[in-house]
Amino acid sequence: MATTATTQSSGTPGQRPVGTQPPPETMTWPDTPKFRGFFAPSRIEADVYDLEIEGRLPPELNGAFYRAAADTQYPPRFPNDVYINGDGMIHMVRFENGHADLKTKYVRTKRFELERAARKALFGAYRNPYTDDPSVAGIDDGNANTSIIWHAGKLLALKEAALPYELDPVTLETKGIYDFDGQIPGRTFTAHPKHDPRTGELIAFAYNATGLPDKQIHIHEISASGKVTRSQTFEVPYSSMVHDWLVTRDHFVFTISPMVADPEQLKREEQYFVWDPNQGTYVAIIPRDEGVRGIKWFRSEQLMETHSLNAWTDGDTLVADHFTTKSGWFSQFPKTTVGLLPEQPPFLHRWTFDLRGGAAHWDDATDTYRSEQLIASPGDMPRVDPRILMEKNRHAWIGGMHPDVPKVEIGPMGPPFNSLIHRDDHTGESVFWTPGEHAAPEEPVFVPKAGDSGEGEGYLLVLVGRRDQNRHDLVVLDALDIAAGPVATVKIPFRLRYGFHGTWVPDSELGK
Ligand code: V55
Ligand code: FE
Repeated sequence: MATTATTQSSGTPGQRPVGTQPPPETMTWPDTPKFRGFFAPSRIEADVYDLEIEGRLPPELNGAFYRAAADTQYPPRFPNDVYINGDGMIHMVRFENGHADLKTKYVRTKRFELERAARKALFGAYRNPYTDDPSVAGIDDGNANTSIIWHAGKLLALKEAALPYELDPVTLETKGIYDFDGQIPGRTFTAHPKHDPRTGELIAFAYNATGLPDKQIHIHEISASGKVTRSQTFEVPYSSMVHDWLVTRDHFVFTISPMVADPEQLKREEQYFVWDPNQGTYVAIIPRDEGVRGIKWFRSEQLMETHSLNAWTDGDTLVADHFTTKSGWFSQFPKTTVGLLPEQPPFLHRWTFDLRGGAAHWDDATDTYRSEQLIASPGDMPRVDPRILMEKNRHAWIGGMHPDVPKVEIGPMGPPFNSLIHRDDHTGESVFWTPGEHAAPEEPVFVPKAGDSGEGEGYLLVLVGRRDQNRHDLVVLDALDIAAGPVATVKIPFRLRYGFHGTWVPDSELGK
């Protein structure tokens, strides 16, 4: 049996906090909604050539769709393990002249390899080193499960709690942790960096880069060829989860919400983030040219950003479109400082800031923003045409909830989507596509029809979980006419574990 902590209060890494149970030695998933039925780990590493296709794939769609998921390898050490603690699994569908081939593969993180060798979980609760088995003390716990990007000829699997892992874009073999050749200080890197379509730069941030809760946020600007051209740091009022952000041509925008992390609390209990409704919500706006010296702080009503859609600067006005919830992300971190609270779903809001306001320090911030709700029903996982990011966009695609069609059973990350939404900002209208009963679309990925096609002229690639069939489809839609239904449906013969963010890499980039 595993060790029993004897001096828990000292909080030595490798020792379990007070009150926790010894880890299971079973190969049985916890009996919780996140580990049952459609959300049970899938763990299938497969190559399936020439998937069945309904309809015809557009012949110009040549390249690879990649998507990251959290597919827990071993029963967790804590039965209430959060979904985002699962091991990174990459789903790839390679498109070639109307054919589609599937490859699924785990990222061989240090953690994955050690646990496979031990045939059990060694790392404990999400980001909490005090809950790990002593045998892995000090070893990087990155699980590369949140997003996958292509930059400077490298395929990188991302997790905000760790550095990226580089993968081979054809075989999905793991090359190792990628620290940008030592140019990035710290142990973390966001899962939501932004590509600047004008310059080809990758604009990124990192929080809790010491590996434990701290109050610094780093901003890294990385050139199209992979050189870090500037890294800067600013302070925030408290340590908290910073999952996504917004970038315009001229500004960085951070929403700082009280899903807080406390280094002392980690020694006492496993949950890394705790919602503290008694703390304020702040917005930091940083000019890209001047840098963090020009930071301006605004106040917000209490809420949390789930994902950003897009933002742009127009003179003294900054417009930020993003999904916010009036609660924290309780489906991930249920315990709050005031007991259990109900989770509120995210809605799309447009915030308009007057940049003549704001304060140099958060303590002096009194100015706020004008807020407008853009879609009546909940949603999340938005995408714009990546060629228009950081400027005013017309089109957006979103996972959403059509109010008039049957609800799909709750997902592992909060409310599931029963529809995909195309929102046109010129008309303000939202068009829905619904994949059928018991089916839930995941994040849409946009692929332009041609490099010089207009904004929105392209395809959407959307994984759809078919809960009644225990498998997935990868649906191809015409982005400007989603209501017409699929152009083609690529049928995956098994269930993938419900995942997060993906990308498209054209053959020209893959060197084909
Ligand atoms: C999220 C996901 C994460 C994470 C923190 O979608 C937040 C929210 C999949 O990993 O580590
Ligand atoms: Fe995300």
